[in-house]
Amino acid sequence: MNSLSRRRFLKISGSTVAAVAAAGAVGSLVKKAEALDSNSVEGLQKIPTYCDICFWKCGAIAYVQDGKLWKVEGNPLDPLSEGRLCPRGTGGVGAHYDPDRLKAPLIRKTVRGAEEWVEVTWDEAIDYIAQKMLKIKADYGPEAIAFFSHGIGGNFFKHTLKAFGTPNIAAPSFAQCRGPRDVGFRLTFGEDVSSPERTDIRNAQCLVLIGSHLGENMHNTQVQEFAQAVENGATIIVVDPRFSVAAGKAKYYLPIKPGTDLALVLAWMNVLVNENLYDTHYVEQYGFGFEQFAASIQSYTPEWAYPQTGIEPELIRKTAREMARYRPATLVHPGRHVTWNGDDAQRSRGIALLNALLGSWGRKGGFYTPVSMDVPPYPYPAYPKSEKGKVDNPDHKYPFAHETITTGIREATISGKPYPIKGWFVYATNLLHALPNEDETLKAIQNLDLMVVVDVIPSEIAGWADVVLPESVYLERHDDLNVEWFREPFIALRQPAVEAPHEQKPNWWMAKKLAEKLGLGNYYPWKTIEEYFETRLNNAGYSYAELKEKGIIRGKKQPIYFDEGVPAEFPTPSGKIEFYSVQLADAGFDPVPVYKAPPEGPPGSFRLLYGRAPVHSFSRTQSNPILSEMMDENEVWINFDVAARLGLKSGDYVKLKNQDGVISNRIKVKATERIRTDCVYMVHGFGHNSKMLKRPYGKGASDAQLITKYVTDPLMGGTAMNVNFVTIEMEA
Ligand SMILES: Nc1nc2c(c(=O)[nH]1)N[C@H]1C(S)=C(S)[C@@H](COP(=O)(O)OP(=O)(O)OC[C@H]3O[C@@H](n4cnc5c(=O)[nH]c(N)nc54)[C@H](O)[C@@H]3O)O[C@H]1N2
Ligand SMILES: Nc1nc2c(c(=O)[nH]1)N[C@H]1C(S)=C(S)[C@@H](COP(=O)(O)OP(=O)(O)OC[C@H]3O[C@@H](n4cnc5c(=O)[nH]c(N)nc54)[C@H](O)[C@@H]3O)O[C@H]1N2
Ligand code: SF4
Ligand SMILES: [Mo]
Repeated sequence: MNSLSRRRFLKISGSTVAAVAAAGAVGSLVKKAEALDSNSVEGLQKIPTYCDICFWKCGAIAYVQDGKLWKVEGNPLDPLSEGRLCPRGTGGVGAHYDPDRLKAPLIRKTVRGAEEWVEVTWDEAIDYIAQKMLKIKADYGPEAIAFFSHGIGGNFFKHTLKAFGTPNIAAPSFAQCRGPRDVGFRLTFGEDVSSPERTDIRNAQCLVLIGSHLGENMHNTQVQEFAQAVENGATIIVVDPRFSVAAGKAKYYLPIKPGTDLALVLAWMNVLVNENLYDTHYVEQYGFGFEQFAASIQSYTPEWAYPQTGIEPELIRKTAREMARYRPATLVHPGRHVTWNGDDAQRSRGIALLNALLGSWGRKGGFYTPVSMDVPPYPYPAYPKSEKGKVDNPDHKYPFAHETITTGIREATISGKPYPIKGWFVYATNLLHALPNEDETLKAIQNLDLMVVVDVIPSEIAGWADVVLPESVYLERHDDLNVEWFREPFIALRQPAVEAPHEQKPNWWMAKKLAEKLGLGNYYPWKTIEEYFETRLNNAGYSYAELKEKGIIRGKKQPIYFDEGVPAEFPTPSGKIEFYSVQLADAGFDPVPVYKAPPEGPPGSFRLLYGRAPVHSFSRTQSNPILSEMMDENEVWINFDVAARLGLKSGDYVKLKNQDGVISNRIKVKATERIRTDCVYMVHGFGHNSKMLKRPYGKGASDAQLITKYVTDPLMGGTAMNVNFVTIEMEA
């Protein structure tokens, strides 16, 4: 990394990255690595792979000496990371050395959830699972097994389960994360924002972040591009009830009342339309239903929005004009984790429409058109067709859900309707932290005849399994090829740098073995995963040897903007950008978003907000010895005046009690002016209560435990979780 770009990156990720360096110096593993001049050490192996501490899949290089893993750095050939990992990626070494890791396959000894196990061989474990699956298939049909996963590691299990005959395959990244956004944008432009997001942050001259807390949300490419935009002098507008890291870079910071963002978005659009500041040419050329849209938003003036949002009318006007000044290089970031209040798909549609008025879709500094290499899938036999169809969304109750709804499967598991679900196969998703309302998840689990969890550590969800399968971590295994859709095309390979320390196995090995035991061996015609790679790459005209050596094969740059010749196609029913949506009207929804104020909490309570810390991923890194050294508990942000009124100061411990009487673990107070008085904030993923997670057990509090209430998005079944309220309980 050259020093200038490094400095830029550090500026944004701020004190946390400094903390990484400091903790690196403390952590003996990293210290050893830093002592090495990697170019001069004999026998030092550099193995390219890609990171899995989150799902961004940054290209990485693992350094290994005498079979021991020393450090992981960015792979300079990788266009996603450009040779720089985020702090979590750097700390990924700790996943390999984590003393809390699962070591051998386990079968439950007593009742579910008691965390009492018998160690078994792989053959016994997989045999047990296959027998139970075949019994469930015989009694209820193959659809009665549901598969939950998150990330690319789930690909081979998905293949086995599809071959088995179930269509019930879901990830929390839809209904608990980005689903409403993708639906809102699809309804408007006909296409998703996808992941990695097609946001051209790097070239934006005005960047609007509505809750997207880049710098804490460490999605690497976006954070680096954000740093570049700041460096280039882009105007940054941040809307957040909390003064986030990103807000520290903003020209305009709008401390909005939580849950009222759609009011602000509508008022911004009102100004753009009424002051004739929008991109008239773009709207005329590509828009459908603009007149009806413009008429529908007439009452949403900045004066109207003020009492809703707490943002002064003048500031709303000023920021709208600033956005117009830089269009089309004004990017209103679509967000990612947008399951907030229940109107999320419509709020996201509002954000899509705002971008449409600014002419940013398809334009430089707005949203580019992603490209990818052409690598066909492996030529497997066709999957059996399910007669029953999916279980999660009966009668298309949520008409715009285009992916499977995790919580819909959970509901069916509880009710047995539209048909019973009797087995859960859970890969790399800690459902007890990821789905709202823990009790419903546990209730569903009670109805199962089989519950399998594949994990690397004894997560909360693993504690409820009948069979736990220990996976090797990403630095010890191959995974599927990453053929990414991005601003330039590339293929990336994950390959092992070191061996798994115990009995752990890679997912592809387990998925293949299971298929064989289920009598589905014909779905795995390849013997080793390397044979699978060879076949796919050869069929596409690329060399596996080259990919192994470099970790990345890049394709030719291609046009990514309308102005460069990308055809302006909008696969909506009208073939245009839908300012007015006939689809929505026909389904009984508002064709243009309509604002409804969010319900208030009980008097004296605070809305519970939550988000990310730069050094942790969800609930999956708290046992990592390097990352937990940097942050081993979360804090609750409480407005300074509120804290003073309650007699609290930073460093005190409290408990949080939600509207349903659920009380959290003790959590440290952070009394700060950086948050509004009507909400509190905590980092997600802490407060582990799995006894086998020795390091993080009982440290910090879990937001998931307090999220007993959720509101389901009527368009697509997403579960809004920013609808819980807490009071602050003093420690006795
Ligand atoms: N309360 C609350 N709920 C949320 C969120 C929130 O902020 N608060 N965020 C939402 C969002 S945005 C998302 S995307 C989802 C994320 O939801 P999840 O993806 O379920 O996130 P985690 O809770 O980290 O669960 C990941 C699990 O995978 C395991 N794991 C890690 N590495 C490996 C591996 O290599 N192999 C295997 N087999 N397992 C592995 C971890 O130990 C952990 O148990 O949660 C959503 N739910
Ligand atoms: N370090 C790290 N980075 C990550 C992850 C991780 O686990 N760790 N997870 C990744 C994933 S899968 C996702 S989805 C993203 C999630 O990250 P983002 O999509 O960026 O953010 P959210 O989780 O939606 O929202 C959190 C922010 O929204 C603010 N907020 C809360 N309520 C409101 C509101 O009503 N209005 C407004 N305007 N703001 C509000 C909070 O104060 C906080 O700053 O992060 C990604 N990046
Ligand atoms: S963003 Fe960070 S944790 Fe995620 S893949 Fe990239 S380096 Fe790894
Ligand atoms: Mo997410």
